Formats: sequence, structure tokens, C-alpha cells
Amino acid sequence: MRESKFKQEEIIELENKHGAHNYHPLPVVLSRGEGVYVWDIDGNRYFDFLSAYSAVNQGHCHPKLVEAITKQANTLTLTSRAFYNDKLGFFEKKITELLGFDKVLPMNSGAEAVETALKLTRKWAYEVKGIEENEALIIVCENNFHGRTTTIISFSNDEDARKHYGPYTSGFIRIPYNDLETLNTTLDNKNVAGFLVEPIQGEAGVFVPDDGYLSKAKALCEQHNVLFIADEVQTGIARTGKMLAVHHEDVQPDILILGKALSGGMYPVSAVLANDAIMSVIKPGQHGSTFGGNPMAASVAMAALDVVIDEKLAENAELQGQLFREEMNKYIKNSKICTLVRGKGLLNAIVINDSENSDTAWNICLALRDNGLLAKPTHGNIIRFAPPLVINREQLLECVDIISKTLSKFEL
Ligand code: IF1
Repeated sequence: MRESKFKQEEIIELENKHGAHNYHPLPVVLSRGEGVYVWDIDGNRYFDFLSAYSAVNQGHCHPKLVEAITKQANTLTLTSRAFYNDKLGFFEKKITELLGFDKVLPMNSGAEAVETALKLTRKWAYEVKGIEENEALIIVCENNFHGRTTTIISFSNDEDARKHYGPYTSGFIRIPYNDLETLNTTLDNKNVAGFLVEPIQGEAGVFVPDDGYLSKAKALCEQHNVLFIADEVQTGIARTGKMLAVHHEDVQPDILILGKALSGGMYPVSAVLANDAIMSVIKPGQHGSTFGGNPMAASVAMAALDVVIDEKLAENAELQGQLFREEMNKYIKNSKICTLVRGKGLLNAIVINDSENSDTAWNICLALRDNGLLAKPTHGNIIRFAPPLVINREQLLECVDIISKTLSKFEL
């Protein structure tokens, strides 16, 4: 049943003609979302298995989030931090007590929060650790993804993300992910100030490190007085079956970076959390953002955290994620096209038995779309599956059925 007077092709053409071509979207034009479902302009319903890259953990248009943002939108949206507002302090109290930190610095996008964490680490290095000014080094991992700013892509090894964006920001050392030995030797450099790491590498293809990697890496950083910086923009807010992915190993980062589902996909809200010994190096006028910590952001983020807790989304992600991997492994046992399923909680991916440059994964995603499920390949032959954390057992099993039936059409 057509809901729009425009055809999908007409709307797609608008973007082709008037919009920068910085994405290659799957050809589907969405117009509505509710819970685990989205609808296109022709009224076709899909399971959303991307969740806007894990920003819609609470489900599309969650009524409590719509209520919170609508109420605040009708009251006070933005004051800037030149003045106080009556929501930010309550958000700061809630999130610092929930996650066990003294302070939070509110920002908007994930990349801004990563940049904030990098600046904080450098400032701490000079003013607390005593590294010589402009000599601070931050260790990052091969195949990292932390955002798209010039500094962040400076330490990326993804040519698409960094090519022709130089000159690059210096002060970063890249080491292999999930490699404690190299981390240990690299930490011997007295100018190292921090180690920035994704608890699970999402964009790289949902790479889950060995058990113990995060806790041992944190211990090595402590031994060398280096800040352990966890980028949980994608893995945080219950996505991997715990409130934070680092909680699987009882790790408390020195600096924690959050974004995406911190607002349940309602509004750009990100945050950097740390204790006073680190956060106190930033004084008034030394960092900020027009929208950072605005009352809309604070209101919707408080509601988004409440939904995660009240609806036990971490527990559900753990339960449904285990079911997903169990069921997918039953399919994979007899499959030639799909070699592996991996992940934690409801951040999972399958590896397609074809070269990175093949369009098989893309074609599988087109076929999944035609069968009522939306997902997108990450690097070439890996398809990420990350539904909203509100998905129930019946819906999950229906999706496994859709995925299996679709994959079967591509069996070699
Ligand atoms: C795109 C990827 C995912 C992130 C982590 C920081 C950020 C992200 C671990 C920056 C953002 C998004 C960005 C979006 C697609 C998506 C993505 F494919 F790019 F890598 F999720 F895996 N840290 N990830 O995953 O947050 O500034 O975007 O709010 O740029 O294409 P942001």
C-alpha cells in the first residue's frame, strides 16, 4: 500500500542530485520506525538489523523517549553552557553514579567525544604525568574506527577513511588489536599517555578480542601510568549484553566514551566520563560545544538510560544474542557461503565465504531487504547484525529464519 505520493526512485534521485555522495545506502526509503520495525514509503515492513549502527538500542520511537524529547522541546531546547539549565546536573548525577565515575563532559557526536577524550589525555599527560609538552603519544589499534574527524582518521589504517585528507595529526602509535605483547613493549615508551581501544571492533567486522584482553590491557596501562580509554560509542548502552562491554571483564576504564544509544537514537548525545584526577585538568574555557549538555540532550539521555535499566535491555541482549549465535551456527554447519558467526550480546556479524571485494555480501543484503530484514555489509564480506535490544525470542527466531532462507539462495 503506497503511503507516499513519491516513488522510492524519485526520492533516491533527490539525494543523488542534491546531496553529497558520502554514503552508498541500500536502496530502500524509510519513512517510519517502531520498536524493531521500520517501514518504507510503500508501507513495506522490515526488521531493522542495523539499529542505525547501534544508536537505536531502545527500539525506534520508544514512547518514553518520544515523550521526554517532546516535553523538553516544548519547554527549553538550548541555552548554551553560558548559563545553567535545570536538566544537565541531574543527567550528570545519574550517569556518573550509574557508571562509577566522578565527572562527565557532555558532547554531541561520538567523534566529538573521542576528540574530547584525546584532548583530555594529552592535557593530563603534560599537567599530571609530566610528559614533555607536544611529546604525548596515544596508542591505538589496527583497523580501529573512532569517527571521521581529521585527527581521528589520522590514526586510521582504512584508506577510504583517510586518503587525501592529510596532512595528518601526529602523536599516535598503531599496534595490532588483541595483542598484549606488542601493547606491553609499546607501553615502555615514557611518552605514552593513553591507550584508546574499542572493547569489540565494530566496523572492522565485529572482532571480539580474547577473553582477558581488556582486563590485562588495563593492568598493563596501570603499571605504566597510561590512561586506558574505552570507546564504547558502539558497544556501550547494553549492546553486548552488559551496560558496557568492558563490564564483561569487570574493567573500569580511566576514560569512557559513550554516544549513539545514549539518546536511543533520538538526538545526538555523547559523553566522556573520568574521575577528578583526570577530568580536573580541563578548566573553564578550555573545551566546550554549543549544544553539548543542552536540556534536550540531558532529558532524552536520562530517559534512554531509564529504558535500558527498566526494560533490562542488557539481559535481553545477552539472552537473544546467545540464541542468535546458536541458531546461526546450526545453519553455518551445513553452509558453504557463510563460514562464521561472531559477536557478543546483540552485536554480531557473519563472514561470507567470498573475497572482500566481491559484491556477494551486498547482494545478500539486497535479498534480505526483499525478505523483510535490513542489514548492511561492513568490510566487503562481513554482514553486521545488530537489531534493537527490545527484540523478543519470537521476532529473533523469525529473523534467523529470514536470514537462513536468504543465505540458502546463495549457497555455492
Ligand atoms: C559512519 C562505522 C560503525 C563508532 C565508534 C566513534 C564513532 C563511531 C566505535 C563516531 C561511529 C558510525 C559512524 C558511521 C557508521 C558507523 C560505524 F561503520 F562507521 F564504523 F558503527 F561501525 N566510535 N560509528 O562506531 O561516532 O561521530 O558517528 O557519532 O561514519 O559511516 P559518530
